[in-house]
Amino acid sequence: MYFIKFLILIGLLGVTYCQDTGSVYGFCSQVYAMNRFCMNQITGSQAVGHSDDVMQQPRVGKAGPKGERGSPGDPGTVNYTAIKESIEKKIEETENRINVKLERLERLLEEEKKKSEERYDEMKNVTDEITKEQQRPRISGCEEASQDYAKLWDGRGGVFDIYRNNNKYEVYCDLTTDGGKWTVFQRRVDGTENFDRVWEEYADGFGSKTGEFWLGLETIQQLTKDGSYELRIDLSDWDNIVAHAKYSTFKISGREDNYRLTISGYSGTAGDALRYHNNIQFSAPDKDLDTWNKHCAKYLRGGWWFTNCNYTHLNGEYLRTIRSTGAGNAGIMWYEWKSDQTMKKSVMMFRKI
Ligand SMILES: [Ca+2]
Repeated sequence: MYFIKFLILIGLLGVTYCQDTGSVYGFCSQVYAMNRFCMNQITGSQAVGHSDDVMQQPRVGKAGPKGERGSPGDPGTVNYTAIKESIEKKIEETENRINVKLERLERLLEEEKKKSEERYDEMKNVTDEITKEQQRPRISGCEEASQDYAKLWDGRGGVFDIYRNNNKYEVYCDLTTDGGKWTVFQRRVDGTENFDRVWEEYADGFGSKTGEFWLGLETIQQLTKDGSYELRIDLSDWDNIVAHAKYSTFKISGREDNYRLTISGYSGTAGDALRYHNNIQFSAPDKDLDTWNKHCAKYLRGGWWFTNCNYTHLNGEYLRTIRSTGAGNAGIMWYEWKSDQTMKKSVMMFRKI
């Protein structure tokens, strides 16, 4: 640095000389150049300082004072009508969307309400049925039945649950015919039920208690094995002429004896066709227990107490017409009353005596 100051002193003397002489060339140009060099060295050192660290870091000066606030601009022209229309349009679109969602929500609520009401009705029906079942007196047979106890009632009788030996049986009780109290175990009225069935189905029963049905040999046996029972058979031909047969004794044996029929004491208007089937086991299209050397039930399409083969067969095929028939022929027949016709209706029932 002292060297620089020395050069500056020399330079100043040179500059004084050159200014006095007015020369800028030659020696003076060298003096002026040396003088600029020395001034640059001095001003450069003062500007960047002496520390290498400081030289490597930018130095930020303090922010200057705030300027004066500018004057407000021109407010221009605002289209309030367009803004209003735009806002109203957005409100309308929003309302429409909300309305659509509300309508959908109302529909869902209505559907849920309907389902809830249906479920409530179903549960109430079940509850009512259970309550009625609990309140309904337990009866042991149709001789104790009355309309108040019926599960279903059709004006002449109805469907009842009866209880015997800790078992429940659903039966149809005829409470009108011949003093009532009858347990119906067979009904043919319109041919809707198929009676061409196997032996086990005749043992178990089939059909609807309010329509055509066969109660079942096992149930018949269970309900008649204790005490004395009578049998009544009602028939109707295709001119709606009716006839009946009654037997003062009716019983069937157990399964081990193939539900053998026992009847006696005929009375009535149809004739005693069933006497030919007394003391006979029950046959079906798949089980031949008849006295013929062939298979009656297979040919005559229904289960019955066949002998060789029959004078009556009330489980025969429903032919839907007056068709000539005869003993041993197909159809619902009672030879002692209509030897050449099938029946339109038949009902078989027993009653405790
Ligand atoms: Ca046979």
